[in-house]
Amino acid sequence: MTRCRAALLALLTMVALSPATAAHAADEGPEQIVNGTFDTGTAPWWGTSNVTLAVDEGRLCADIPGGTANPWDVIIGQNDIPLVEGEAYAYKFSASATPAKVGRALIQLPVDPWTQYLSAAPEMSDSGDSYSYTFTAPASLPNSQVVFQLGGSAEPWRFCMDDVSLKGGAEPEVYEPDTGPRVRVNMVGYLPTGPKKATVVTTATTALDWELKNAANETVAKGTTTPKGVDASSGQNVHTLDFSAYRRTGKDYTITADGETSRPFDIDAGIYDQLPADALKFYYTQRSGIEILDSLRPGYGRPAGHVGVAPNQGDVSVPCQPGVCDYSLNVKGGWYDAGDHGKYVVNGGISVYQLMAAYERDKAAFKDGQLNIPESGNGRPDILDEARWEQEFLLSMQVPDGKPFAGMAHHKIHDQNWTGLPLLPHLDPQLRELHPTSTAATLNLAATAAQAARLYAPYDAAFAAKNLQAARKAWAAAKANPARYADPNDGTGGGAYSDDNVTDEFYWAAAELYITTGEKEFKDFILASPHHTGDIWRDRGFDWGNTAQLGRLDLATVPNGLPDRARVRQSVIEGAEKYLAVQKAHPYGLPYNPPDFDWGSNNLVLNNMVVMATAFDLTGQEKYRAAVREGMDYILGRNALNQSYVTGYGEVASKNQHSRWYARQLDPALPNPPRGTLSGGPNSSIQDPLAQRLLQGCKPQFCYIDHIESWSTNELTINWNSPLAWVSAFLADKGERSDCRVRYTAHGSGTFAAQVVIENTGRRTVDGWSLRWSFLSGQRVRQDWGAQLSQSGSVVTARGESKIRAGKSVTFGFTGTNPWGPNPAPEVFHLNGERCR
Ligand code: 9MR
Repeated sequence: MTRCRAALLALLTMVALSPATAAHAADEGPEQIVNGTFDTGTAPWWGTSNVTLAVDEGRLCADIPGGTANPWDVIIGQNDIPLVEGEAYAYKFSASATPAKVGRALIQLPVDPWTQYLSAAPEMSDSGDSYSYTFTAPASLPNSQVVFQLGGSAEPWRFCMDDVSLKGGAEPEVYEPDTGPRVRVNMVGYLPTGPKKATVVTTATTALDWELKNAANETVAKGTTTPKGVDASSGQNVHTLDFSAYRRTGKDYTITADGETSRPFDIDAGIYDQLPADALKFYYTQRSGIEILDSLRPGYGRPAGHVGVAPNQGDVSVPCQPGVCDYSLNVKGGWYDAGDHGKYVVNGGISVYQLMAAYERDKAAFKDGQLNIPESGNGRPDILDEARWEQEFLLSMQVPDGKPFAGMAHHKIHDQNWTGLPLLPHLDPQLRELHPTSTAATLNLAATAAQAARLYAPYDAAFAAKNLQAARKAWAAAKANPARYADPNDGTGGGAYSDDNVTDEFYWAAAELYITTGEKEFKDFILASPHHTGDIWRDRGFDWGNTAQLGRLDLATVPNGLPDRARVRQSVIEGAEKYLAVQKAHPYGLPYNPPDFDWGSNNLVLNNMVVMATAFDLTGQEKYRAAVREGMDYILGRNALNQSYVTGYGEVASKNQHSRWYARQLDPALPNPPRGTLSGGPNSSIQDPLAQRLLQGCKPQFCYIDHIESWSTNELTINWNSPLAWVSAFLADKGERSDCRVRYTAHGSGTFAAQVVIENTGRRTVDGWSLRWSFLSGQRVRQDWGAQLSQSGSVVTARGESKIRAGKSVTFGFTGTNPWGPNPAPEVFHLNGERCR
C-alpha cells in the first residue's frame, strides 16, 4: 500500500492552466457525477451517520446537527469518481444554508492521506447560490470522492444542494465487455460421466455443425446444435449443443462451432477435488480478531484486525449506538462479512449454517488438516474449527442477562461511517458500534447455536452445551419479541440487512432446535408453521432473508422424529423439480431465471443447486446430480460473459472483487482475493456508481463487471462462498451408489443397544466389508459384537471379514451411550465407500 501511496503523492502537484481555458475545455467534457440532479432519489450519494439525506423539491437536503467540532464530522458525498491525470475539470453545484454557513467542497482521495485535488469554501446563504470551480487532475485514479464537509457548527442548520456536476476528463468508456469466443463452455472442465453441454452465441437460426477436438486438435466427436432463439437473460440469439456421450478424459479439449473455438477445458473425474478446500480456505483470510499468518497463506499475511489496537476502535469493548444500550460487549473475532469490515448476525448465520450443513451432509468427508488453518492438527475437522470462529462471535452478540432484551442478539456491529478502499482491517480508524437487537438476528443465533450443539458434541461437550443454552435463551427471547425488525435505513457504515418478515427465521430456528433436542415445543411449532407445508421454493432461491428452506432441507435430511417426515422429503423433491424445469428451459443451463437478476445472483444460482443436490441425496436419481453439474458450468464460464466467477478457476475468472484488503487493483502491494473466492455476479439493479456509468440498460447476465469499485455486482461475501463450499463438496463427492440396504434398530436412551443388518441387494458377493455411518451428535460406541467398530467424532466404521452373498445379509451390534438429546437411527450408510441406495 505504502508504495502506491508514495507514487501517488509524488504526482500530486497541481498543474496550472489558465482558468478560462481549463473551464472551457472541461465544460465540453463528459459528466462524471451520477445523479447530480436528484431525479432518481439520493443514491448513490451517502452521508455520515448523523445526517439523513432526503429529496426536497428536487434538491438533496439534510438537517445538519449542531455541536460538532470539525468540518469532517458531518459529510455528504459521492464515491468512485474517476479522474484522469492532466485533464481539466469544471465542478459546479448550487447550494443553500439556513442560516448562512461556510462549508467545504472537496474532491479528494477517499482514504488516508485524503489528498485534495480541489478544495473550496463556498459561502452559502438561505436564498441559495451557484458555485463553479476548475482544476486539473494531478493524478489518475478510478475512485476519487466528491464531498461536502458540513460539520463544525455549534447550532443545527439546514443544507440543500442541486445540479452537482463535474465535467471533464475522459469520455466515459462505452463499455464493451471482452467476451471472447462465442462458444461457451465450463472453462474448468466436465466430469467424464456428467452432462457436457455448451452454448453458442450466433446469428444463425438453423442448426450448426459442432466438433469436439482434443489437445492435438483431432476431432473426437461431432454433432449439430439446437437453435434456442433469443435468450431473455442475455438478449443473445443462442444454440445449445450436447457432447455428454463423449467420456474420455483428457486436457485442453475445445469445441468448434460457427467458425469459433471455445476456450480449452478438461474432461476429468478430479476437476472438483480441490474446490471444496479452496472455497473453505476463503474463511481464514476473512477472519477478524486474529493475525493471518503468511506461513499459512503466502501473500495474505496481515496483522489482526479489530483487537483494540489503535487506530482500530474495536472490537474488544464495543458500545451501542447512542441510546441503544448502556453496556459494551467484547465481540472480537468472527469473519468480516464481505469487502467491508462489518459483522452482521443475520448474514453470519446463514454462512455458518451452510458450512455446518456441508459437514453434516457427509461428516466423513471433512477431516482435520484439510484447510491449513491455525487449528489444523487439533484432532477436529478443520471445517468445524473454521465455523466455530464465527459461531463464537455470534454467541458474543447475545444481550447479557439482566439487561433489556436479554437473550436477543444485536443485529450487527460495524463502523460508524463507510470507509474508503483500500483499507486493511487493522488500519480501520472508525468508531465501531453495536446496533439494536432484532428478532431475525436472535433467531439466526438460535438456529446456528442449536445446530452447533449437536455437531460439536463429540468434540467439545462444554461448547455444545453452551450453544444449546444460548439457543434456548435466544428462542425464548425471540418469542417474547417476535417483531423487532432492523431499520432498513440503518445503512451508514455497514449494510442494513433488514427483513420485516421473520416467520421463516422462526421456522428455521424451530427446525434446528427440534432436530437437536427432539422436544415437543419445537415440533408443535414446526407443524403449525405455514412454512412447513407451503411452497417455499421461490424462483429466486433462498438467502440470508429467506431461511425457511434451511429448516425444510435439514428436516428432510437430518434424522428426526417428525410425523410427516416423508412429506417433508417429498417437498424437497418438488422444489428440485421446479429448478430442474427452469434449468431445462434455459439455454445456458441456469437453474435461476427471474426477469431481473438479484444482488449476489450467483449465490442464488448455487442455492437452487443445493435443493437439486439434496433431491439427489434423497432419491439417488441421476437427473438431480446431473442438474447440479450442469448448473456449475454457468458459474465456471458457460455464460453470456464467458467468464468464471470463481477466482483462480478457468482461464478468465473474477479477480477484482470489491474488498478493502484484497485491493490489488487499487494498490499493487496488496493481493487479489484468494483462489476459490466467488463473486456475487450479475445484479440488474447496478446500485454502484461504476456499474451505473458503464452498464446502463444491461440485460441480466451483462449486469456485471470485474472491477473493485463495482460493489453491487462484484463483491465477495461469507454467505456467497458458503453455497460454493456446499455445492463443490457435493460435486467432489463421487457419490457412487451401492446395492445394499441397512436396517438399524436401537433400544434404550442414555445407554442403548443397537443391531445393524446389512443386506446385499445386488448380484455380486461382497467379500469383506466396512460400513460407515454418522451419529446425530455425541453418541459413543462402547462394546461391539459381530464386527469391529471404530469411531472418530460422530463417524462410526464397522468392519467385518465375512462374505455377504447376493441376496444375503449379515448382522452385528453394539452398545452405546447417548449423553443427551434424541438418538435417531442413522439414515445414510456407506458400504465399502459407496452409499447404500
Ligand atoms: O447481499 C446483500 C443483498 O442481498 C442486499 O440486497 C444488499 C443491500 O442491503 O446488501 C447485500 O449485502 C451487503 C451488506 O449490506 C454489506 N456487506 C456487503 C454485502 C454484499 O454486498
